Amino acid sequence: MFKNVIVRRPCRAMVEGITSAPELGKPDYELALKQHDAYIEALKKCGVEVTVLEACERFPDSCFVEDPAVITRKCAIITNPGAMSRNREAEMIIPAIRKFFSDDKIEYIVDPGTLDGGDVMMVGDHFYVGRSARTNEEGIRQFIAILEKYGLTGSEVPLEEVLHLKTGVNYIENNNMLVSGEFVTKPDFEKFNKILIPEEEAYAANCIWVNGKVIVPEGYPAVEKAVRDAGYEVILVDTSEYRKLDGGLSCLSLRF
Ligand code: CIR
Repeated sequence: MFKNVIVRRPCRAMVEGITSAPELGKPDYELALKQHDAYIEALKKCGVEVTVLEACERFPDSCFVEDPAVITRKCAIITNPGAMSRNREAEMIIPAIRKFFSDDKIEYIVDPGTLDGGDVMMVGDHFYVGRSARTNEEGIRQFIAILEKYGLTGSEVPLEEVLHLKTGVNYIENNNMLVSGEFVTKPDFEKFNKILIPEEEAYAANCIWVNGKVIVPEGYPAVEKAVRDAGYEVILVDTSEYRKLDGGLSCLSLRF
């Protein structure tokens, strides 16, 4: 169960955020704010306390708070984000993390290691870590060493196609995993009940489980149905403006 969620309001500069899909156009800031409001409301319906951090204009992608930190049941890990324009988001998230963790429970990924939280998928006390353009081998080595210090475990998953691990695979508890593209056949995930995401709805592989409910992006009927058929209550949230920046539901919060 999660008790807390941290989000950060999107800033006006978000229109300059990193994207691999410029053909989708620039985000509409006012609409992005409305979608963020709806996201917060959806989280509250799941019974969590939501901490809302102020927008930060210095970092266009700073609403994607999942990347600068990973929070586990035992400790918080401040990452070292792999994209130059996002790297210093890590130091900005520290004050928020300090509200929940004492300094001896806050760990750090340091140079030359890099790691983005979007590459980390928690399954109980095990953490799958994607090796991506953002997360390197040394970052993963440091991350797993930290986990082991706290009695947790981690393993590396090499990525070929997607930005982050959780772009294409997400655990929704009860052994159920949403998988798309390259993750359908990866041996790492063999033991899970895999819910296959059709190619045309691949974006919606990024859903989040929050206390028994699953938040699903609006506009992906096959994924919505598959999640309902798996027995979950679904809450839909439109994330169209974040999709334009390669961002999804998980990227927009830290859940712990
Ligand atoms: C980026 O490229 O870093 C942002 N535009 C999107 C980050 C998405 N975050 C995530 O998947 N955890």
